Amino acid sequence: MSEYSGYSLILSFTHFYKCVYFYRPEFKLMVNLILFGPPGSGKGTQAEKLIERYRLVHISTGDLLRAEIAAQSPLGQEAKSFMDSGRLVPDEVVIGMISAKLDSNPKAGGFIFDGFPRTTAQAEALDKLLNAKKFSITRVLSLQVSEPELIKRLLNRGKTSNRSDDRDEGIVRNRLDEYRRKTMPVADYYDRQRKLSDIEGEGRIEEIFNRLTAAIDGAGN
Ligand code: B4P
Repeated sequence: MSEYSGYSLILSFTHFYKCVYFYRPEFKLMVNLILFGPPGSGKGTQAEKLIERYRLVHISTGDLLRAEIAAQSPLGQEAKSFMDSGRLVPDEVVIGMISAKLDSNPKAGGFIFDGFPRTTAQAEALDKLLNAKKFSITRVLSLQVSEPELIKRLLNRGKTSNRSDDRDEGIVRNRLDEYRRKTMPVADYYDRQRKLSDIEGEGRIEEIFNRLTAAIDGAGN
């Protein structure tokens, strides 16, 4: 046997082993992604492009909460004071919203969770909800952006958007504190499941999108 065909044989065996090892027949074949990162890291910006590429249902807890506030629903009224001061909305409120959104999309080929989970309790709840439906998370894409750049982006958006949480530097800093204290541990949760990919989140939007798609497309190989 030539050196080349010996090498190919080893590669095919490794591929076969991975397929057998990772194939769980009880789990449906879906792509379920989490876009993870601090406020202003570009989760919403990149989610818009990813849903188009992969035809996934977009679930942004930030957008859902802002819609509840606009509708002046009881849930929105509860969420508003937390969001206006840069704090996270209580877990049970957000988890209930996600559960309803999963139930209302029974035919989805997969989901992009944008801005969720933001606490370890939310991550555990998401695993339970998905397990009950025989789904699982495929990959967690963690956007890495420096703090000065985050502050710059958010205050910049605050000049044109009507988002009250983007206008005041004190509130932006509260959001970053909440992220460090409550959300960063979520990355370890998924790292332990070997699902975390760190993605450089600074640069042109298209460049970052290419980094994300490379991580998603390479996830099963
Ligand atoms: P979100 O709506 O999730 O908003 P975000 O984290 O501030 O923004 P994102 O990362 O999506 O930034 P974007 O792409 O828009 O949360 C808002 C609030 O809702 C939270 O503070 C919390 O109170 C509440 N909440 C939401 N989910 C929750 C949960 N699960 N549990 C509890 N509470 C929850 O980008 C920001 C700006 O940067 C934009 O202006 C964009 O144009 C710009 N930008 C993007 N990419 C760029 C790039 N590459 N270069 C330069 N600028 C870029």
